[in-house]
Amino acid sequence: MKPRLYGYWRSSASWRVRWGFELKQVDYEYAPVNILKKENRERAHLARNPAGALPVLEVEPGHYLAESLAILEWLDETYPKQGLRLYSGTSFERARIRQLCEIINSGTGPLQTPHAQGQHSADAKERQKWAQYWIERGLRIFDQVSASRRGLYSVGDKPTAADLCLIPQIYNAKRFGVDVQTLAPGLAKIFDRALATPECHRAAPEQQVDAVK
Ligand SMILES: N[C@@H](CCC(=O)N[C@@H](CS)C(=O)NCC(=O)O)C(=O)O
Repeated sequence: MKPRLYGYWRSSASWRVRWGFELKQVDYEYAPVNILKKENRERAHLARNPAGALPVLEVEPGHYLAESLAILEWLDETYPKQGLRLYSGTSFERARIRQLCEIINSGTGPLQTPHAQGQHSADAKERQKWAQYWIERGLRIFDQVSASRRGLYSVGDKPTAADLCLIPQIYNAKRFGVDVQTLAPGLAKIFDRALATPECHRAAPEQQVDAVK
């Protein structure tokens, strides 16, 4: 079977993996799970991932892998000669890519989720301020850390896993009203450059079959 990706159009972690499949030129089947309808909390999905989160990859029938970065590493290691290397360069550069991924995946993403916002406050304005604070902080750190090895993309001149984390996070930042252009113009440029490529565009939320327009 083709790998089956359970995802949601607006899930930034799902976008990372969709773009990863595009860059690796690996065919996959997309199986939408509706977060708004809480389908990710239903028994069928909890059996795939007890955390109830998306994305989840069904690698083989009944064999599930969650956590987008684990999935990306699986993809890159399973198809080392196909498409683009998602973790490329010297061992230092590969470690730098992982560092940048974590700045988004563990240092930013979890703090701006509806869950974290809800724990912080019941007031919509307060929740927005909270999300903006963590997103701005994360992007500022990403900007500073990536500055020394940045080329056309975050590390060098080709997209890597670091960009797979960055671009969906910037998309989220814009939804939360963060002025990324002023905050980190270098990252805003990478965002525009990436979205102009067919691979990133095909993986983007609005292009998915489950997108609500
Ligand atoms: N670190 C995880 C994050 C997964 C995650 O938080 N996914 C969100 C969508 S981007 C989700 O499923 N949220 C719904 C929920 O947790 O109820 C990954 O990289 O896969």
